[in-house]
Amino acid sequence: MLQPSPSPTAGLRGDYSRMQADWTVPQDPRRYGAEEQDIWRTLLRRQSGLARQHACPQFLGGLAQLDIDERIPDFSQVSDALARRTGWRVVGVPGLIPDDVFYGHLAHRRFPVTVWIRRRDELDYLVEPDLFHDFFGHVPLLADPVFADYMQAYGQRGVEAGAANIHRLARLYWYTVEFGLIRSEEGVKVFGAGIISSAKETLYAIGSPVPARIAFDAGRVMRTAYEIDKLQRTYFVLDDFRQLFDATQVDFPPLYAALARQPEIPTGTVLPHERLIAAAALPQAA
Ligand code: HBI
Ligand code: FE
Repeated sequence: MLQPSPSPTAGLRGDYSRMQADWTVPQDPRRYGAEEQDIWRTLLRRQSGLARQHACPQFLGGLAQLDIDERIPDFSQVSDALARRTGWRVVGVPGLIPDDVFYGHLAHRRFPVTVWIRRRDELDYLVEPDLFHDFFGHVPLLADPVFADYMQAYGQRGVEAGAANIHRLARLYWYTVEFGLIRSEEGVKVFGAGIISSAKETLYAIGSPVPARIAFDAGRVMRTAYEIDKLQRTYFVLDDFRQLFDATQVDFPPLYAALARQPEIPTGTVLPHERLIAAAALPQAA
């Protein structure tokens, strides 16, 4: 079997050698070869179709406003469009970066996006975030003013939190920015990037009877463990993004102290008083 030709940017993957002090690297959109462009196009067509059905209106609005098309986006061009709306810019990174650096970027309205894209044999799943997950999953919502304010406030709380409490904020990020659901006039919709960038997780999060869907409560989320390499067993459902922003406006040190006195909650648990939110009745797959 022919080995896929190593793409011109394959060397970028995990290449931290050219990064700046803030862990950013330049993104040169001309360096992507035909293979990467085809992988982007394939993922975009598949996920845009599912997003039209299952993503929240704010995500779809951002996707349309940012004019994302079938070529791998130019981060500086998209940043100019995004900055005019909510002050956010996209910066290139070689992959995962340290928590404190990541929070520092968010606190200054810079969203780190990985500059390399997955290989064809990783189309359905890869462990670490790539350009498609970061860009398609996370960037469109940054065009929504309330979500944009939340992400900056979240970054500021991250910069302020000490090592002892950062796992609380990581859970808040995980169960909202990565795997969050939200009410809409057409029922429960997806907004989390980890769902929206995955075909399998989109259909599961919206329609499967397996996972628990629970009304969002920040304290409950910050007590709930998560697993990173499986389909989620618990999703939290927002009423709206204002609810999420308000969760960043509380006094965190006493909240952290109160949470430390309460038991942790394993993923998949439903507490006695919690009401489950019904899955959407998906049209049965043809
Ligand atoms: N780095 N590039 C990148 N992208 C992320 O999403 C990311 C990160 N570093 C840390 C991190 N996410 C998580 O710890 C968040 O909870 C902050
Ligand atoms: Fe992500």
